[in-house]
Amino acid sequence: MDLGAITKYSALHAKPSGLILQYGTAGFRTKAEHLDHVMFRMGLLAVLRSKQTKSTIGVMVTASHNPEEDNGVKLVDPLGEMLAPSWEEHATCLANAEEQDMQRVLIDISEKEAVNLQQDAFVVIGRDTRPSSEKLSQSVIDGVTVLGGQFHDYGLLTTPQLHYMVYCRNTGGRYGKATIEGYYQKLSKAFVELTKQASCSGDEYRSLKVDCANGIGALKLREMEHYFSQGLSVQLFNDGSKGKLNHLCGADFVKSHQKPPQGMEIKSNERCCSFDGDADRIVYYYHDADGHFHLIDGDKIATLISSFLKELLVEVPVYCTKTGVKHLHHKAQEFDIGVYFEANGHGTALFSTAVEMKIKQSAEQLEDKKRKAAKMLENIIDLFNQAAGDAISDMLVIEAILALKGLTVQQWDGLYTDLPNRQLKVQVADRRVISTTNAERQAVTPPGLQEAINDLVKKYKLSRAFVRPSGTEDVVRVYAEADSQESADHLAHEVSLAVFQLAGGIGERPQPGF
Ligand code: 16G
Ligand code: MG
Repeated sequence: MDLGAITKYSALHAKPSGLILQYGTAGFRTKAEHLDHVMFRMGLLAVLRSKQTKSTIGVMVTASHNPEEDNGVKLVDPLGEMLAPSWEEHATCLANAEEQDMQRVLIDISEKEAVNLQQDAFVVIGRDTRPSSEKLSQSVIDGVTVLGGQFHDYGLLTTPQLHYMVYCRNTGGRYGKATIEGYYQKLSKAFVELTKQASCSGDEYRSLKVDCANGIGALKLREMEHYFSQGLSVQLFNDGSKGKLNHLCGADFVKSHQKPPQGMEIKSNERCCSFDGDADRIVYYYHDADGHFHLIDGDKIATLISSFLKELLVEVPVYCTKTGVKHLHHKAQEFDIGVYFEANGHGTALFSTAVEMKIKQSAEQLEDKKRKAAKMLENIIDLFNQAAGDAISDMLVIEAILALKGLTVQQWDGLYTDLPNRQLKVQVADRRVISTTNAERQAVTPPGLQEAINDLVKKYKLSRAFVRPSGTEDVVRVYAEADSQESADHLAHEVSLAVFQLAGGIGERPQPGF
């Protein structure tokens, strides 16, 4: 380690003294102007992680669905996964070290993790379309170079595309080619082959309106669309040509406001979807004949995909995990086939190598009908971005399944009916006073909170309610559901009051009404 050079360059990316940030659920996220030092240091950390794992590591500059003024950074581990938890702690320590302590923290991490500093390092970098992203990714590159790492800057990419690149590079090209062209070709080929098998080829199944949140998804989908246009035509809205990123549009807006994005005209029963700002989430929706809006969220996407796979396979059990796709991803890896989605539209399916091999072999040997199913599965496996939840890949999977099963968007929506629900947030002095267990469905602390929630829940029919500290904002999230919207709203409000009272609420007391 050339400590002299590190000190010199670090001074060019100086940390504002006293600023404390946390590597949260999906990396660091805050106002872009506070992130320069974090980017530089994450460049350093990526080099150490790459040396330790002897693999390519990814660094993505994005703040996903958050406002355009924000930015963020996260590291991608060798198999396209989120950074290992012990390294999240290192990331937090390194980002928060005052200038004079930075070197010591860097050396501490290297020693603790037994990093061989002589080992080569390779880092790949991607960024979203935020005005601040280009300069911030340059700061990452400064960090990588000062520690002697090699790098490839992919420039503008969706988050899942960067995960894909990392996965490809660390599996010797077996998963796919680590180029944007490789990504487009792999997914599109599988999609086109799958949809060829669909018997219903009416236009209804072949066109889709896509709200791109004024983000990177628009650029990439536009580049990609001619690769799959024989199977699907997409009409892009909020493509970044005028509107602001994630403002009144995008998957997070649609999911949390339960209404269509601005800038998209929807005729009744037209199939529409929204990506978020870095295109790793997708939700679907439509207007019925009476003009009512229907949201089809991640839960229904998971149902569609798993029921389709189930027809081709066996029983599908359901498990819950803590919030954050990294937790779902790890759970899914315990199975031969794992389908996971958060309600916010973030998810994918994973197939173990053993299952993938078996399917590929059997596709050759089986009799006609079964061979067709095996071929279908083979294409489905190729179509999923198994390294990460990916709006583009998920969209193509969904479109293929709808076409294959001849399902309309309403029929899909009708697979089950959601109970009315409400999500709220409460401001507290320190959200860490709330700790949870049982996949964040029960509060352990502060004392009395879970009992209070239990008592409130008893007052309503078909009801449940959960609270948990957010992993990305300084708030507590409250979720409630019940047999009617009115009851769900009341319950959510009452639980918010309990949180406010028992967990140190600050500011105005939660008010009823939304
Ligand atoms: C991040 C997570 C997402 C999770 C959300 C919860 C990634 C890539 N994204 O956006 O999975 O649902 O945080 O945020 O990990 P919250 O804790 O603030 O509700
Ligand atoms: Mg996102």
